[in-house]
Amino acid sequence: MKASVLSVLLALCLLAGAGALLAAQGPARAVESSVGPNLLNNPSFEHPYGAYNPPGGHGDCQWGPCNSAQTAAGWTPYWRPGYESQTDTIVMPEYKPADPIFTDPLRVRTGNAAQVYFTVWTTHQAGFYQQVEVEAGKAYCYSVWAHSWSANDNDDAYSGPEYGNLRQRVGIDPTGGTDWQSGGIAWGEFRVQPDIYQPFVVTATAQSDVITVYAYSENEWAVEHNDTYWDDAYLGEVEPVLPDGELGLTIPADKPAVITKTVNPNWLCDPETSWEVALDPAGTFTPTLSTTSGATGESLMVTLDSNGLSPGIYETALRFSSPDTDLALPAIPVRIAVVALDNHVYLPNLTSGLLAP
Ligand SMILES: [Ca+2]
Repeated sequence: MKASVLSVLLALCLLAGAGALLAAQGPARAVESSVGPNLLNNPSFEHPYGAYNPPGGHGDCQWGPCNSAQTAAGWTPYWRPGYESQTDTIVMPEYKPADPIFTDPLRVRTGNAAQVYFTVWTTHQAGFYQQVEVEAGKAYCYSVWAHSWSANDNDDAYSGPEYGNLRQRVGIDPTGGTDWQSGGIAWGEFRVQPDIYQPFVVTATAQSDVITVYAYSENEWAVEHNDTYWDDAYLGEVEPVLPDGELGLTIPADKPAVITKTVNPNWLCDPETSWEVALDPAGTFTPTLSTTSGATGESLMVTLDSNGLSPGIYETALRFSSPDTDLALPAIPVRIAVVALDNHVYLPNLTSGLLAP
């Protein structure tokens, strides 16, 4: 009888532990992906480019249109004017199309143009935006490939040896506003990204039927070159990576099972980005993966098999990487809890609600 009681207690402890572990999978569920068409107008920043013509005029463009602010069709520039700033180094950047003739380093990622803006021997807080019709209440993922050239010399077109601490990021105003200083903008990670195109990403839930997507950069020191390059933007609806719940299985030891779950590994929210996956080498069991690589929008099937496993908790993780970027991608934990329920007849009401159907 003592053994039976102990067995029941062990079973309950394992169930509680498994429940806590599965409940702790919030971060995996919070990871999001995107699929579907690109909602942006002129996402590759192609020609035509035109001078910014601000309604009501602009203090930096006293003769009418801002002829030195040439932005790709569909995109609107913004910047902190020098006369508004607290420092005397902030100025209006010059905006223009990047030329594909420059390939060392690569300035145009795809097509015939990319958006570049820059300041010389000065600093800036600037970028551009686009308003997009969406569906209120839905989540959207926005990414732009970008890099900077920050240097204090003209020996080559690569950053350094002295840098201006030129940082870039992207953002979404979920209310569709056009004030780049609004506290309601969801900004992605700030990053110094010299010379090589890499994606900048952010996700937000639309609060109206229009949202605004932003690119932004600022430099700290007024070195000679402070250029930012932007190409291949993407805005799409977000769908959960794990639409049918967590990647886990809680199962009685005497009723082994095999289940298959679907994962859509699309964190970079860019249809051109591919992914690779490997299991955590320190894992304590080995689920079967349908593939080890794919493109955005392609799914991965993960099969969990509890046959032959003794009571206990088995853990591993799906570790993702992308050959297109060296950005760190999140890992998804995978778990099986095998529960010894020798005496479950004594506690049917307590255990039945805890076991997965
Ligand atoms: Ca382009």
